[in-house]
Amino acid sequence: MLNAEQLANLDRDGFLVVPDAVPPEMLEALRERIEELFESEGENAGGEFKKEAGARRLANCVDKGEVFEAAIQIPIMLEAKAHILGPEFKLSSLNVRSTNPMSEADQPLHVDMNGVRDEKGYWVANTIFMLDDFTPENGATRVVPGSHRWGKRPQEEMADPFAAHPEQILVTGKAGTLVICNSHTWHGGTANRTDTQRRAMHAFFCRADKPQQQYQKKLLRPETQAGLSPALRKLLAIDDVQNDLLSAEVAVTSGFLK
Ligand SMILES: O=C(O)CCC(=O)C(=O)O
Repeated sequence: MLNAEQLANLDRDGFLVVPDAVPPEMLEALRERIEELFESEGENAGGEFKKEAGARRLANCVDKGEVFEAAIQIPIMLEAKAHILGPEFKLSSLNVRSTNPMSEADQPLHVDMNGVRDEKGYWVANTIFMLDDFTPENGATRVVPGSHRWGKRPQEEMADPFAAHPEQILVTGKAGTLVICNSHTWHGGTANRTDTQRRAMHAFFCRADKPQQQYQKKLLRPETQAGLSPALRKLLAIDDVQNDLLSAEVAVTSGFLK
């Protein structure tokens, strides 16, 4: 369980860093499976969603191994999602992003799904799994604390969202750390100036009344769907008719609309 201070920090800053939140055996299994997938998918990796210069990407991970099903059910992560989004929420997508060694550019500061809070409140919430240590040199995520409360997007306020923001900080930590984010908080990946990959997995959730970024019912193979527990069917909105209407028509988006 998250304590009152952690929840207050999440409310104030728009993100919460939880060290040692991923069990070591899950961390190892994620790394191993992810490298297998990069190898087997080759040039197609990330193709269900998007490719990005300077980074390796995978998408639709729930369909690609049981370890991913376990990862999206980490209890404190789900507790934090309910805190941000309210009780009715679902997985929007599960992606991997691995910043390449010596990648040159920062991502622009952005909010996920280009979203600002609406009359019902916040509706997007990501979780960054640190699969490697995040350091100031290797592409740690930059975040502007408190910006989720501004109700604005960086591109509306900044002349250049690629530039450093005066209030931004770098989120660093050890592999196995979770960064639980309110995704209306302005954030972005940074350049990796080392000679090794910086791997992260993004477990991205949204409120039940919003479309999924990746329509899970369409993407998951029938055999994967047949093996899902009732809890996972609910989390992935497999039997949710409203989600069918909301998500089926959503085009795969490019740019930083995650
Ligand atoms: O991987 C990261 O550090 C953040 C990535 C991100 O925000 C994105 O790809 O939209």
